[in-house]
Amino acid sequence: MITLYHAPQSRSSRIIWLLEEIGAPYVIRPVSIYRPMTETGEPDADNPHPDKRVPALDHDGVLITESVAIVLHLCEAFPQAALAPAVGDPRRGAFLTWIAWYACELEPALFAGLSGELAESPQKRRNHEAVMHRLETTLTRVPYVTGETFSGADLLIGSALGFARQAFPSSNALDAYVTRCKERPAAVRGVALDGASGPQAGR
Ligand SMILES: N[C@@H](CCC(=O)N[C@@H](CS)C(=O)NCC(=O)O)C(=O)O
Repeated sequence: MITLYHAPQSRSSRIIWLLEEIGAPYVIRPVSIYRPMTETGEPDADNPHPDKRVPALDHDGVLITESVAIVLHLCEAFPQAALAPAVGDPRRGAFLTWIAWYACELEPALFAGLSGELAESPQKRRNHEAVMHRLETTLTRVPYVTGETFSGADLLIGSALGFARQAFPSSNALDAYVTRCKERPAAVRGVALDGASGPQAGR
């Protein structure tokens, strides 16, 4: 049994997309969260996340938090979805690299790009440029970050860029990538389920 603790238009939205890619049964359990940008919302006492954030996932009684951990767990628990190369597959190195790069490089660069911090920090500007360079050089060659096929790494990177494309300079390659990710049927279904309001949501 899979239960996703979810708040609409948040980092848990992409986990709905991932669950739709996988096609396993799941339920969405809506929870409220504090939204610092608008200073609205309250932490939900029923949210099992230790910081009352989303996403949180319960899989057969095991709690997993952090988007990266949830993505790795689900991709590996459902290998038939072919969203992560298995241990021993030579493509796994690139896959793991992109997953870690998303958390350690892309997310900080994205928020630095949104906040206007780049003008004041040469180091952040350098990191931001490196992120943009890596995306641009990769996505002008191949449709997805690890090559020809969509993976869990694209789910993280594509959703982050879909949320904050304006954090990076204009680029046809990035725009096409974001569109390619958003147009996946599972992503479209995910958007439709994002505002789901009851425990019956999902498959
Ligand atoms: N690194 C975490 C970040 C989770 C996170 O910050 N989620 C936001 C929603 S996008 C949240 O729940 N905020 C509520 C709060 O900060 O109290 C992850 O990717 O899972």
